Amino acid sequence: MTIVAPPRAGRAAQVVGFRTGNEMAALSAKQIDFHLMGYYPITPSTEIAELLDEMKAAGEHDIVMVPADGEHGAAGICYGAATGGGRVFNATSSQGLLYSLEQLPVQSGTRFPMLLDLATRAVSGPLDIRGDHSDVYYALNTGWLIFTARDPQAVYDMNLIALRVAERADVRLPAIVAFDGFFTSHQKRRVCSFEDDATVRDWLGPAPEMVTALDPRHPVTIGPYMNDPDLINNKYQLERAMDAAAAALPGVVAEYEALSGRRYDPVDLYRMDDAEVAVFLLNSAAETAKDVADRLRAGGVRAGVVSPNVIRPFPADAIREALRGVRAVVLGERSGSYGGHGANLSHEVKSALKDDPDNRTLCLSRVYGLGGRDFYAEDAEAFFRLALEAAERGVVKVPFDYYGVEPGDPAKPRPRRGAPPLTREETTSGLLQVQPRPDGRLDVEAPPYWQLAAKPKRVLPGHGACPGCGIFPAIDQFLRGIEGDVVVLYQTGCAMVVTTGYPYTSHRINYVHNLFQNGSAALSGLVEMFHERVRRGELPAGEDITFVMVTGDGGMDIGMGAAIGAALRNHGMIVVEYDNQGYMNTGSQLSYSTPLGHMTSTSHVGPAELGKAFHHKDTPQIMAATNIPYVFTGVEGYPDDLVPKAAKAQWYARNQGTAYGKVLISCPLNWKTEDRVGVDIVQAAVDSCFFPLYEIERGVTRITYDPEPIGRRVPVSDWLKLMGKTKHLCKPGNDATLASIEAEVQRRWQRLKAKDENPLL
Ligand SMILES: Cc1ncc(C[n+]2csc(CCOP(=O)(O)OP(=O)(O)O)c2C)c(N)n1
Ligand code: SF4
Ligand SMILES: [Mg+2]
Repeated sequence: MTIVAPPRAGRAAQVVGFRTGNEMAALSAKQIDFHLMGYYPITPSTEIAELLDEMKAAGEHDIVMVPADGEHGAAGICYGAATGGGRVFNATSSQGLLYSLEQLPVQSGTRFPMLLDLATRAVSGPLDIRGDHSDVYYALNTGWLIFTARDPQAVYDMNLIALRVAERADVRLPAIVAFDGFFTSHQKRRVCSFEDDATVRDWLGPAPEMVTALDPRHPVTIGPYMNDPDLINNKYQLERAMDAAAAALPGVVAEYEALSGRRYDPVDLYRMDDAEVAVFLLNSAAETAKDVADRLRAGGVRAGVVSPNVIRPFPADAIREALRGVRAVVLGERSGSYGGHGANLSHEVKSALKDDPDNRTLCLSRVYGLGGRDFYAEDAEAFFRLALEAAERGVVKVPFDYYGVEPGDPAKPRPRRGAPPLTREETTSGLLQVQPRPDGRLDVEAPPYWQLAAKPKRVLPGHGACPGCGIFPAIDQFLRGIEGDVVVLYQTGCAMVVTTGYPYTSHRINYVHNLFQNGSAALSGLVEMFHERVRRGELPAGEDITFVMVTGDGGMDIGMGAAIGAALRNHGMIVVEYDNQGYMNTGSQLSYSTPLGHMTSTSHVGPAELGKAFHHKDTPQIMAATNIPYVFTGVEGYPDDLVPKAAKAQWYARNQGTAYGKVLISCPLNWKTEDRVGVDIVQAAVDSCFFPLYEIERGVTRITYDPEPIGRRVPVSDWLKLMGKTKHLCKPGNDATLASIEAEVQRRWQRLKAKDENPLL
């Protein structure tokens, strides 16, 4: 429930609510009324786009929401949109920021403002989805303004302040607002927001008039090739823009205080007036330290907390001033700068102090809380005690260290293997025979599936997939069609996350994880290393390994470039995509394989939106266009079709190059279905010809299951009515979308049949 807070003199009316940082980010974006948001889902910032999409479906705003193919794409979409002159928004975290990193200096270097909300999170690897500041540290040198937000209220306020500063004529820089992943992005707090969206829009004014690529009467060249001596001047001007932002900030903050009653000085100082010891912390941890400072003061210790609200431009003057009389400060940072004897902001604080010849503050730099490790009051107290000890001794014993690490005990026995390694004999049934035919294609002799049941599983039970999940039945069936030793590489997704929580693994064979978008590249490197080491005699000559990459459908969006690259190079490996029609691991956002009209958390159904707005990607046809020797489709629940395809894929990977397959599997959680009906739904997808079963062997297409001659073809609606995420499509009023899905399914099916009939197609 929200209540309206009575406005005080000069202040705008506000409503009080109870919201998370992500909710406040979405609310501020809606009130700002950005022209466009380019985005790509990643935990914990995903919710921002989800909430905005939900609001859009409800008709609450008109922001153009563009789901990108990855964060590099999202940042590119945003940059391009910004050169068009409107207001632009993006939200990301962690790998997402790193994947877009290259685009960020392009935007600051050409001086197009926009806003990027960053729900901070640890950077891989190993993968950790919880909050630290290691992502935002990578942005320190991008030329973007970087504001910080310690709680959900600050997320809202800083979005408005940051944009106002960013758009000033003397600044014109893009801005990041960084708040703590989960601690702030997901925890609800009491918050105020302006009652009327117009308050926000009036305060910001219209988007500034800038150079635009959309005025043909005034043509401009944006981003020319710029060499010595001009580039250094470009960067010098950027530096001056940072100075202008620093100079403007107090005025903007004062205006915002007059409007809202909330004040954000460049540095948030807590009980620093007479402090003799202090801690320097970013964002939510500083709030914990404030309570501890109060407690210590009650015991006679003059403790205070320094926490910047902006780190680019770095508020060196204010920090120098704040620490002038402080005897010792602990500089706590939720990021490392490995080998740097302290993370970046420690060095910036030290350098700010060095510029004051009279400053005698002792500095201790401590890295803490990586990977979302909590920072409790005891930890803040430990920091104050470190500062006190240094102040008393007058010397810093350990200038830089990690805080809260456990050294481990080398004497402790290694964890036992849950299952012994597989022998080659165990994994070679001898029941699968593959023979090349004179036309170059393959004949496979495969036993009925039950005869392969004796072959041991390569993924062991005990993983954490949801009940009814189709991933592992499908992977297990597929791997049973492969004889001998297998090395797997998984891209990030459900299959990876639920099988490998350190220190456990469900994989009984060699397993490598690589980034969500780069598995194909990594596996092609491993394949080549294998062959080279065999050639050099470093591995036994008879060694024969089949290399399999496992990816979700989302991984084939963001990783499409890497997959096409591997296919064009034609490395001897198999890429298996399990298609559950969405980014399920991150909470069911749309992927490009999500069909038209399907409801996901970024394609809502409401008065102004009817699920996903464009048709599903035909990934097998895209991969076939790379001319790799073998492409196939398959489904969970039809092993007698899938196993021979696996055997063929293995033969091609061993002998001719890349094989790719897309396997439809059920996801009861996000398809909103009962656990037990997955196979029926997948069967309906096949029988409606939405997901035809076929293979393309050396360029020749063959349909491996045709429902028509056996009288099993069903309308697409028979499939759609089975899932909670698609039921709306079968309701009256949505006929046009249903007709469009049917027409597209039929068009693709007819083309496939034509290809099946003509080997030249
Ligand atoms: C560069 C980057 N962007 C985003 C993410 C977040 N992310 C991890 S897995 C995932 C979705 C995976 O979807 P899919 O490949 O279809 O596998 P599923 O979860 O459906 O099994 C996303 C968006 C990431 N890890 N790295
Ligand atoms: S969310 Fe879906 S794909 Fe992921 S483990 Fe659960 S059922 Fe499987
Ligand atoms: Mg998926």
